[in-house]
Amino acid sequence: MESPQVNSKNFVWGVSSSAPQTEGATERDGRGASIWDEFSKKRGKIAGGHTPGIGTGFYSNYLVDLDIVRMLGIRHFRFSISWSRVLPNGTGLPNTKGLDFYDRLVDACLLRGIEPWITLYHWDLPLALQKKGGWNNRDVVNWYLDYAETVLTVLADRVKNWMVLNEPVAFTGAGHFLGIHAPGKKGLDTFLSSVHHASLVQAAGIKQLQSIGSGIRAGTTFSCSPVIPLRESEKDIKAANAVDAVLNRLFIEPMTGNGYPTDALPILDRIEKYIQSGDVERLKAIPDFIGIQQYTRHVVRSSWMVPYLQAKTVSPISLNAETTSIGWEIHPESLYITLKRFATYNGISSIYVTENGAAFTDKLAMGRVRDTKRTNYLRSHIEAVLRARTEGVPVNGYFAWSLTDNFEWTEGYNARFGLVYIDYVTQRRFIKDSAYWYSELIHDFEAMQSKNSSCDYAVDSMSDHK
Ligand code: GCO
Repeated sequence: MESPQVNSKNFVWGVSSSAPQTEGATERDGRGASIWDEFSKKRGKIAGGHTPGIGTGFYSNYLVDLDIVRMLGIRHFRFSISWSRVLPNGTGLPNTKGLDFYDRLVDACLLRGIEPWITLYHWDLPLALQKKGGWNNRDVVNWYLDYAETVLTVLADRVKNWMVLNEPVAFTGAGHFLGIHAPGKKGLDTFLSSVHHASLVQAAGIKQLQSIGSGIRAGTTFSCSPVIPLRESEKDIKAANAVDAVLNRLFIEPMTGNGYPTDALPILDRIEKYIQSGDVERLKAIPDFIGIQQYTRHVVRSSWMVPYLQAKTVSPISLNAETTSIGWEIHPESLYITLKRFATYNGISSIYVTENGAAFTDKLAMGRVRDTKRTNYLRSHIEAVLRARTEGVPVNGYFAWSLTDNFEWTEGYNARFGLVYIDYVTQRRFIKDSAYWYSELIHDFEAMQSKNSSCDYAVDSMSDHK
């Protein structure tokens, strides 16, 4: 029996990046400080003492990078806006030089036939707002809406695809519970209040975008990772369900009208103290699309020593699993599982994989990076995406993370996720073998689209990709 065919129509191929990880120029042209500028200066927080200040020089080299995107035949580029470059104090008077940069960036994309996709918040809250409580202050909803309106006023005429938040569970969890990301806050109540306020922003931001009309598509993104129990024991299953509630359900379920996942994690009931009358409705929104951002999966076992979750992740290396250079298990089937699952949430009509990729120890030799492991990672995960699509999941695009190597948060510049290698001494760019492979795949897929034909989801069936 012939395997189901991928309908190639309207499927988009892109590449993603973010302002705090690439722009650098943190003190140029009126930009205000962000919480990551401050956090990265604290000893021991970031590998090598690296800071976003260096970046990849995107602020100065954006035309070079866009020329690479065009040369590779990638027609969709996801990037984020630095809130503190646009509003140095977080609110109040815009910084015209900051707005001018994004105005030029969008025009440069369009001039090259590249569709810009913008994330409005990719973790880099203005430091001035953190000093007023940041995500723990419910005023953040209005601060965000005013900021978004400032950006939309300038760019909404040319940019149609918008994402409100980048991975809210990451910046609330790592930044407000574990304290390992900016702003370095810890504790359950700090976490829960940031979760609720981010959930309010998520929905309000989608509604704000949808109120503009004129072809604007309102989306937001979710970090996802399937969570499985180490053993089929009641305790391990309970532990896996608790971790799954945080990692996969915590933000999409209030948005889709299911409320917070207290069934799997009763301690979440404590979020009630931050809920005001009418919030349940305020949390609901029906996005035009969602972004799924997935890299790996987690195997967990019960652990009474871990507060609240009573769960502990099991090292993939101890499971003899194949991993990336930063120890993340390589498990493409998990992306297929996530896509099938998220497609079942009510109100989800269109999904894009807005981030997927891997860090490997890339070696530059004679101007070339032979990153075969990354090509194999991309191939297997793209096949998982196309397999889900053949089975009716409305997944309509794939964005590789990331365009260039960049500031990988606590890993600093040591973890290289890019399709393009950055020599951080010279800031020269070197296109990796995986980028050429991705470029050829896009070319062949678009050739099918032009003939309105379809193909098996096994990527190599599209042509002689090796
Ligand atoms: C995230 C962020 C990206 C990361 C990437 C690799 O998903 O954590 O969106 O900024 O750099 O995912 O960890």
